[in-house]
Amino acid sequence: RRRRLRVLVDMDGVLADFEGGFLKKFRAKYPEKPYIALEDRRGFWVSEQYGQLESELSEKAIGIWESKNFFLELDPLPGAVEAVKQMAELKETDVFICTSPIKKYRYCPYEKYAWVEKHLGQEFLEQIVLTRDKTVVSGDLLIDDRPDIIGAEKSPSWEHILFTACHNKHLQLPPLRRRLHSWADDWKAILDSKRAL
Ligand code: DGP
Repeated sequence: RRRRLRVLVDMDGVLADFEGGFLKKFRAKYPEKPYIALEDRRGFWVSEQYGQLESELSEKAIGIWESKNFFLELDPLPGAVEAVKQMAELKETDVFICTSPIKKYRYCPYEKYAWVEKHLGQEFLEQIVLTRDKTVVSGDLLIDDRPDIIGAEKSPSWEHILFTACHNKHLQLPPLRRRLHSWADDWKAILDSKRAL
């Protein structure tokens, strides 16, 4: 093989528990309002589903993740920190954390760096890629919970592995698309399937 394996790992919904963190803060701030339990989540966009519940809830939802400390205080998903540290230690493997910050940039980009430093260590700050368009980033694999990843590059170099999340677990994928069901699933086998090429 000519080069090292390059794995792009998404942050929200893959390393950091965006959905759980959102629901906890939404319920704390709006205890009288209806909410969507995680098992009832459908669709990537939280604000859209909340807007369908009650139109004013769309803005209220957005206000939660635009607030200070929202991204910093997200808990890591089970096994995520251990898996990414192990992955980065593998021979011939480069791991990058590839994440799209929200456009309200007051807190989010800073807090994403702080989260990585806190949970993965200072050395991982070298591995962060902040982009709103993941198709222009090259890699062998992109592990991401968003089902539709599109952008300026019509044929991205990576294979998208859909990381299972509450909002995507019911989706039926086209035959050739693969999932990583959680960090307890066999991510090493997925990496090895690309090395073999
Ligand atoms: P990524 O996981 O890297 O594709 O980043 C997507 C970001 O968007 C992540 O921080 C979660 C956030 N997000 C989730 N639902 C919504 C929504 O309804 N509206 C907006 N603006 N952002 C959302």
